[in-house]
Amino acid sequence: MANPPIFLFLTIFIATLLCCCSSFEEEKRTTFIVQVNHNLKPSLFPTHTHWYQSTLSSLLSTTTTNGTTSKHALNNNNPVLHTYDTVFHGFSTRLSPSEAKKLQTLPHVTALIPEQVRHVHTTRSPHFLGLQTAAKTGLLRDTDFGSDLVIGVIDTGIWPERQSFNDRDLGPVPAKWKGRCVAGKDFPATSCNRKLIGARFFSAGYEATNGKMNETSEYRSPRDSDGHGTHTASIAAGRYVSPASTLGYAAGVAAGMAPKARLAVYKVCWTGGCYDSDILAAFDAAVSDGVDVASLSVGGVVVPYHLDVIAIGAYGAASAGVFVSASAGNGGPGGLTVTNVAPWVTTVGAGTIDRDFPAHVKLGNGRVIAGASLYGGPGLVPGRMYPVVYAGSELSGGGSTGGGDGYSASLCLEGSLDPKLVKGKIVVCDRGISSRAAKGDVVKKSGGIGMILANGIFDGEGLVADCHVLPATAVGAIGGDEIRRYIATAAKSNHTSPPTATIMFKGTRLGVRPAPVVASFSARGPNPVSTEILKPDVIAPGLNILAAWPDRVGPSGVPSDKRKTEFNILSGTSMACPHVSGLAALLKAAHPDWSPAAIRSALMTTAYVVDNRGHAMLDESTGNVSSVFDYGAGHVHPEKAIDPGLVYDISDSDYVNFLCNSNYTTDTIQVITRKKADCSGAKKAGHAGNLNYPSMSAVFQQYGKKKMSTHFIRSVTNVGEANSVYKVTIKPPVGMKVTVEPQTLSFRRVGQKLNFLVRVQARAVKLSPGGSSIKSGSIVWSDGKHTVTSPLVVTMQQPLDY
Ligand SMILES: *[C@@H]1O[C@H](CO)[C@@H](O)[C@H](O)[C@H]1NC(C)=O
Ligand SMILES: *[C@@H]1O[C@H](CO)[C@@H](O)[C@H](O)[C@H]1NC(C)=O
Ligand SMILES: *[C@@H]1O[C@H](CO)[C@@H](O)[C@H](O)[C@H]1NC(C)=O
Ligand SMILES: *[C@@H]1O[C@H](CO)[C@@H](O)[C@H](O)[C@H]1NC(C)=O
Ligand SMILES: CC(=O)N[C@H]1CO[C@H](CO)[C@@H](O)[C@@H]1O
Repeated sequence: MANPPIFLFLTIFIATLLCCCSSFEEEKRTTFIVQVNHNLKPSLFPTHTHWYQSTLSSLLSTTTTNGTTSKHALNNNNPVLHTYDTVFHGFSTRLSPSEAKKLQTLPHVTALIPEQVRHVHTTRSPHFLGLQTAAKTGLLRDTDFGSDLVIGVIDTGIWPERQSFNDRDLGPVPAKWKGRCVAGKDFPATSCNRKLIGARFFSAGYEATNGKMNETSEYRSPRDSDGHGTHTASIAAGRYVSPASTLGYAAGVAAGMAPKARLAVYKVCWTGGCYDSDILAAFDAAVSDGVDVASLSVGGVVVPYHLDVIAIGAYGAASAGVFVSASAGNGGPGGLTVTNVAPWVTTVGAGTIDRDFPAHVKLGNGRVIAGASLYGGPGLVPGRMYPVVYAGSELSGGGSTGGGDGYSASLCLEGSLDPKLVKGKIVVCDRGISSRAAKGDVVKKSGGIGMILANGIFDGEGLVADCHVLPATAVGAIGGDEIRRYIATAAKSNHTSPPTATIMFKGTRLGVRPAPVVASFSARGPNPVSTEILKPDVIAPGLNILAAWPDRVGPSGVPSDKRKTEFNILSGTSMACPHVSGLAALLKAAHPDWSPAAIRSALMTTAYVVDNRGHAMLDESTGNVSSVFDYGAGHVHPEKAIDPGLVYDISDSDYVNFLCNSNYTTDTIQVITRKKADCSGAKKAGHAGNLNYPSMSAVFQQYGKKKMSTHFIRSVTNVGEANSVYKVTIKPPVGMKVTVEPQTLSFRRVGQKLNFLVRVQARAVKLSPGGSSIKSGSIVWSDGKHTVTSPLVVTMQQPLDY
């Protein structure tokens, strides 16, 4: 069937015969990543790129029957954006739906993946992320650990002049390194050194969708015009810098997790986001350049693995021995929000550290409400109370520059506040999802003297401290309600004593208890793609993290903010992920023979789930005890991860069996693994839960059954000492029976593998249709010296239709 709109477009195009691209055509085409059986390349093409371009040209001539002009048009408009040949075989290009259909019928084309746009995982505004000082781990001491390891950071680029990236006392670039320092706008090749050993940028996918980038507002080079990539790179591998602080906050020594590891940056995130075709090109380059670890603080919508370019790129990397850590996302505290969930990726959520930045609100009625802020300018006059107004009730509409509706006023969006009502006052704004620091900018421009950013019910009690441009602080939902109520009643009941408030900035507080606490925004399980795989895997510091920052961007991230800071404090799972990337580099330096799965296993089985009071770790959003769906195996514990005793290793064929047992077809598996899969053995081996993962997750559907049971087969490798005997301790989920066979594992030698079987039996529980009950426990192996802990989570579900 002909597709009328496309035909119409082609007609217009041919009629006008303009050489520049028609905007009609641009609207029709979207970017696809095309997988090709690269062995079928006819020898007459000198390179795969020639072959791919020719494939596209011939596609055009069969798509239209109307002459050479359209062929010309296609060559102009369907360029090959990127050619992939390391973690993936194929190319990316822009196609209309009918062109895509045509392309799919070609014998050498094995898959077409529609492009997704991703975004960085900071909790936006000022983006957050961080790096912390040496206190957290002895591994941070400037040993030679990590000095021959290369961490690839796929992000917004880098500001190479930062002290965090100096190469003092570093040895020569590792001999295995094959990467390059690609020069570009304000980024000469001399920007690289023995610390920053590689830098590339990928923008073809971004520009194919958005048109040519604005080179005034962003750099066509690896230089970072955003700050996020500079921040994440220095968290993973920043050098020791002292003194370091942001506007005087968090003063001390700044250092990344692996201060001597080398950095290679792959810039894929631009003003308009991070495009899949560019991300895959970055994975391709990073693996062929020779990185040891790939760090990706970026995510998008969760889709099956064969349609997920991050999952595909990460698989190619992992099977080449590259450890891939990715941020879990900031969609918390709701369930099913975790992203980057493929079992070959280490998925990292965010926790707090024992440092905060209190800035409390004092109300006219004497009440004090806890808040947090990184405001660094002149404060409010001590002891003085200021009039306070809530932006949501009285301030909308009206005024000269006002005219906003009540909703955008409550959020203090641009143009929504009436300066007449705001002038000289502290303004209470609802947090919402828009940039927090930008609200402060709006209040300031409207003449406000301060801001209280109040959480709503969806934000819970999680506080993020920001480098505001005026005296401002953030308060939780409960405190926020109290302030809004106080203003409403005081304003109504008594005109002679209007509502007043002030903000008391307390600087940096250390030794905060409890910590860690799961950050409110940290994305949570269960895993939306594979219920058998518990995600996130671990949490790491991700709230109010200090790390390097470009000169180009003020610490608030607001365009009008002209302050320059060597460091900035950001929050997000974006900041948690590079902590794990740096730790993985240290572990690989200590154990060069460990696979990515073994490194992850070491991080997971040694993670902890108690805070610095010795109590169960809490959830910042509720103040209640957190669960395995919030933190996975727990908070990383680097000192223990270096010597885990046992590891749960995973090979490529284990992943293939997992995909087979997850009902992926041999065709969809091939998109991920680039090989024909044989699923005949896998089906016999049982179910997807048998992937040799360091955590165990079972889901029981209660179709009227009284009792349900399942099992997990696991294999552990001895990486401790010869002749060690491990005994199991079972902590069954409440109300369930769990057995482990055998209960003792006796290893004679290092490297030896032994299997065990875990059986889980559960009784049906009372649930309403669609309801579920989640219980967790653990399986712990110990030889007296090492403790190897695996979380075990069981979900009972009452089907909707039962
Ligand atoms: C490019 O960016 C600059 C700085 O942000 C801006 O002033 C200018 O209008 C932009 N140009 C275009 C064509 O958008
Ligand atoms: C209003 O405030 C004045 C002074 O604080 C106080 O004397 C008076 O009782 C208040 N009136 C009401 C209705 O609260
Ligand atoms: C927190 O725990 C309390 C007490 O167990 C419970 O009543 C409340 O519902 C919990 N809050 C949330 C948001 O889960
Ligand atoms: C795969 O399909 C089988 C048969 O339909 C089903 O029993 C099983 O639960 C599926 N497994 C997964 C992981 O979806
Ligand atoms: C097959 C086809 O669509 N051919 C068209 C090419 O253009 C001429 C003139 O516009 C049409 O008459 C043909 O039908």
